[in-house]
Amino acid sequence: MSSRTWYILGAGSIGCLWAANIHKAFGVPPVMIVRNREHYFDRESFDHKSSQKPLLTLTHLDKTESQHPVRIITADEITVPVHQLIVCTKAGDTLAALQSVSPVLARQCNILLLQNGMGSQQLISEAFPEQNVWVGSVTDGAWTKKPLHVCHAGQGVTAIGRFNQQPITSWLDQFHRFSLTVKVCDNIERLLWQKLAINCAINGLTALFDCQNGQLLEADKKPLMDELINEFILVSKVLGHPATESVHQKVYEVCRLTAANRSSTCMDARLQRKTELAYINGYLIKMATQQGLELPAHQQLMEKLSHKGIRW
Ligand code: KPL
Repeated sequence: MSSRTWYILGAGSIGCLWAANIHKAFGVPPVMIVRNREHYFDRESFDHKSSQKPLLTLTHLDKTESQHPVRIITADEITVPVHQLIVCTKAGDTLAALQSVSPVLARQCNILLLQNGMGSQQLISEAFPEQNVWVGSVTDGAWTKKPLHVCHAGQGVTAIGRFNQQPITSWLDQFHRFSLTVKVCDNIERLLWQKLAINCAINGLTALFDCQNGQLLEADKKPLMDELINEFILVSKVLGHPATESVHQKVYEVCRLTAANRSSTCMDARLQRKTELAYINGYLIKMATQQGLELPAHQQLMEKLSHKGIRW
C-alpha cells in the first residue's frame, strides 16, 4: 500500500506540512491537488531540473530548512485511480473539493480528513460510503510564509481514527515512519468533541479581538471566554459527552501553551478569508438548537463577528 502515490487535497499550511513529511518518510514526491496551479509556480519555488516538480520548503521547529519536491496538479489532470488521499482543505470547502476528485477515487480509497471543527466529517462519510474515511485531529502549529513554504511552529500530535464502517486496514501502520507524531485513536469522535471545546473558546474570540491566544486570559476577555466554555459544558452534558469538568483548565492551558500564536481563525479574518466558524461555534449552536437550548454567548459572538465583516 505504501508504494502507492500519495495525493493531498489543499496546499495550505497543514497540506504542505504533510506533503513535506510524506516526502521525507517515503522518498517519493506527493501529488498536491489545487484549484489554481499557477499560484504555486513562482521562480523561487520552481525546481529547474524538472518542469513538473516545484520544491516545497519546510522550516522546522529548530529553524533549519529542508526542501521537498512535490507535484502540483488540478483535479481534472488526474487520470489514474487514487488510493490514498489526505484532505487538508478548509471544513467548508471539503465536500466540494472531494466531489471534484470523486470520479478518480478507487473503491476503498483511504481518505484522511484533517479539518478543524465538526460537521464536515459526517457529511463526507455519508457522501463517500464506498471509501475508507479516516479522521484526524491535528494539534501541530503551522503557518504558510508564502505558497509552498510552510513553517512548523509547534510540535503537536495528530490522532487518527476510523469514521465510517469500513473494515480496519493496515493503512495507518505506515505513519510510524513520519517525523510528525501520529497516533491511532479508538474514539475519534470523542477527541474531536474535546478539540471542539478548545476551538469554540479560542478561535472566534481571537478573531473578534484580533489578538494572540494568550491575550484571552486577560481580565477584559477571560469572562467572555468563560461564558463560551460554560455553554459548551451545558451542551456536552445534554448530549451525554463525558469528562466536561476540566474544560476550563484545558482551554487555559492551550492559551498559555500557544500564547504567542494567532489562531487559524484570527489569521483567516486578518487575511479576509472565510473562516471555519460554521463548523466550530456554528456547529455547537446547531447541536444546541436540536436540543431546544439557546446559547446567548455563542449567538452574540457570531453576530459581532458578522458585524465586523468576518465571514463564517
Ligand atoms: O486549533 C487551533 C487553531 O488555531 O485553529 C488552536 C488550538 C486554537 C491553536 O491556535
